[in-house]
Amino acid sequence: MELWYTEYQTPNVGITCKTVQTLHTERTKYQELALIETAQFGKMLVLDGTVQTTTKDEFVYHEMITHIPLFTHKNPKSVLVIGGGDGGSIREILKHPSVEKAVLVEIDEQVVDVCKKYLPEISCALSSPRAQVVIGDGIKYVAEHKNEFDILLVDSTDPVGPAVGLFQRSFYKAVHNALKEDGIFVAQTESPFFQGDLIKSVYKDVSSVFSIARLYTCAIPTYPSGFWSFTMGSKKYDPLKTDTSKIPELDTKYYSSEIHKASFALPKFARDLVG
Ligand code: AG3
Repeated sequence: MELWYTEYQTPNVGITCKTVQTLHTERTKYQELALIETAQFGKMLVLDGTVQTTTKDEFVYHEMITHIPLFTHKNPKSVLVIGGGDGGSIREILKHPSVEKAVLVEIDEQVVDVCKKYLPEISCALSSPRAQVVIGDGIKYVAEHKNEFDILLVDSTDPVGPAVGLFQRSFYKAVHNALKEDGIFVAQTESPFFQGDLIKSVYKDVSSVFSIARLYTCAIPTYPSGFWSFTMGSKKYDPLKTDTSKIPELDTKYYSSEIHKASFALPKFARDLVG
């Protein structure tokens, strides 16, 4: 018997994967959590029916949400990640020797525990002495910290349920306050094909709070439309002005010094979203 898993990415489109086995399912305090093994993409973390990460393509998302801002900043020492309980962003952040402390604030403790158990290749860095895992509400945590972080990343689920507040202007103002005077913020902001209105409104709000706002993209096969966006708000550094000749060779599979700039070159329909 064959078992297939489908995420309905829109009411009219789905991605369907043949499954090898179901490793774990549970209803947590916050969401439906599943860990399945797929034939094509390896192990897959699913929250409320939506694909969060897979062992075959996670490198794209985790490298792009981290290395673009960390190499745009001259000397990142303290980094805060909201969400991202799988630990993939922390693993990439800790590839930067300048980073002294990377704090992860995840609302759902079960996500961290299940990823530690079933996805060690992604969660491995969570036990590093430079990493600190806080189980709690990211919005509250950001509001309680001022002028403390060089980089702040929002590694969230889609803007529904517990993540809604992470896509609001009031939150971006709190993020601005939590960052140091040359701090950089990046949030995952969904598919330019399917979520144009969201990208438009996030970009407008981020531009109103930060002096520099930028949109960049990458290709992620298991996410809706396969084409994904990130929105950056920066107080001082412009990623387009990064001296890429100074970027050291890192152990990455997607990010490179060429990609650092090329990912900001937008197809015209996406460029139109951000004016
Ligand atoms: N967070 C972004 C996942 C969004 C995918 N959306 C969907 N499948 N409908 C990824 C978390 C990885 N650390």
